[in-house]
Amino acid sequence: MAARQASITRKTNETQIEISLNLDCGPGSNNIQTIDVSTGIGFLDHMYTALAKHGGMSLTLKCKGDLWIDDHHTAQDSAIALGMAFKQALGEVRGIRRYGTAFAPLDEALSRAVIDICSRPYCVAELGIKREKLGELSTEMIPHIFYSFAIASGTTLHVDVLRGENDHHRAESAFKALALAIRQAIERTGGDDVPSTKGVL
Ligand SMILES: [Mn+2]
Repeated sequence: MAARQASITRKTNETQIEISLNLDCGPGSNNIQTIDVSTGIGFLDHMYTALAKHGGMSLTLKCKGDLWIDDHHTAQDSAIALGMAFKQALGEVRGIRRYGTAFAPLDEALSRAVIDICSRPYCVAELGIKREKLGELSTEMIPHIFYSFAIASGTTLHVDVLRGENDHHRAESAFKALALAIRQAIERTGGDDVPSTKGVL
């Protein structure tokens, strides 16, 4: 089977990003999972690491962004680049489940994520986070990260934090739920079917 991996570089005046992504590094895949994320924003590294780990992916993500301005460009552009890498690694949408739904708890917090790998990008993220920042990440960037990933990857995402008192837990459970939903959606069916009545995605 063809390896589902991609390496991309994305450079602007605001960020310089290099990503290597392999979608098939979960348990039982025979590939060693390696994760190395460095954006200069610790909490963002923590979230991308959780996404890769529970998504069964190997991910190297290096981002040098204009953090002397704020965290906006780094958070946004890293999510765009990750979405681009995901789309490229996946290739033609064929022989996969397409839809993924997952819940992930983290102590008192519980999140639900639903993904459709459909080439019709859309994102709804209701996270209900109250704090302004988590570490050096502005919490307003978290729904924007999901949005940016959805647009760049051509996926529809619905991410909801259903409950939770602790905002670190709320955010982390959301990323973990997305990871699990992605893992389900990209699972190979063993067939070669395009999972759409349209015949193309
Ligand atoms: Mn944590």
